[in-house]
Amino acid sequence: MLAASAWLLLLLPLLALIVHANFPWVGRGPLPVAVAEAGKPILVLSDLHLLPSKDVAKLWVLRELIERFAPKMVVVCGDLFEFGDSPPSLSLGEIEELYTWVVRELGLEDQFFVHILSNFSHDPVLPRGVLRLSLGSTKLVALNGYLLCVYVDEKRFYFTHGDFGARHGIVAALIGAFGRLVRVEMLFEKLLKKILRVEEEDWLICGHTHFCGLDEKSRVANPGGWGRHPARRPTYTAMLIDDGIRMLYPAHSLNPEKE
Ligand SMILES: [Mn+2]
Repeated sequence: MLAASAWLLLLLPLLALIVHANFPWVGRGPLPVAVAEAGKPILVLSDLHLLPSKDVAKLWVLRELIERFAPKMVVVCGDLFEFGDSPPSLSLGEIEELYTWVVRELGLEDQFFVHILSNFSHDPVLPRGVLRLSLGSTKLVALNGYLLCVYVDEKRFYFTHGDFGARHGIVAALIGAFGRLVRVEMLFEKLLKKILRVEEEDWLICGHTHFCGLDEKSRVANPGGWGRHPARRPTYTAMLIDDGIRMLYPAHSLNPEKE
């Protein structure tokens, strides 16, 4: 029989492995930061899970939203595309073709469009770093492995997908659900803010859970999700950063149960 301490010694590495596999950034400190500036308003979206050649209704609502608020900058906090659990590595030509489709379908003009890539599923695999494209009058940046930092009226807003906190969206969503059960709103976002060592007075905005929410006190927010998932309904929500920060509900007619 192994003594209890021996069992503990055996279990600890296993536990560390599980934690590392599911929570890849725990204990690793801040991510590298990419700073962008484009003025306001900023439209924030996440988890659109778009499939080229499908999703006509979603694209119609998104196009209307962009037309109505005429944002200077559009940030998508990951899972812009739906390439499943083993997304492909794309050539530069294929990447350009894909983003040209995005620009056309969303009716982007003169906007600065930032796509924060999710790292483990859904978004295509792009080279690590910052990819810049000019597509017509739209400037586009795909960020891989960076926190996006944007200054608005001397406030700092950080954007990320959320998968550095918990690799799988469903785990992130379960952490959020557990939080609500014990009456802590936006638990996943609050934990992520700590994991990524974002200062208290700065904002952290992420997606990944597909739940939407905004906490002015803790300065965390999640624009919600537009993808269909067996365990999570789309919220069809967005967020606008202008003189303040607020949720937008552009598509409640697509999701009447949420009214
Ligand atoms: Mn997602």
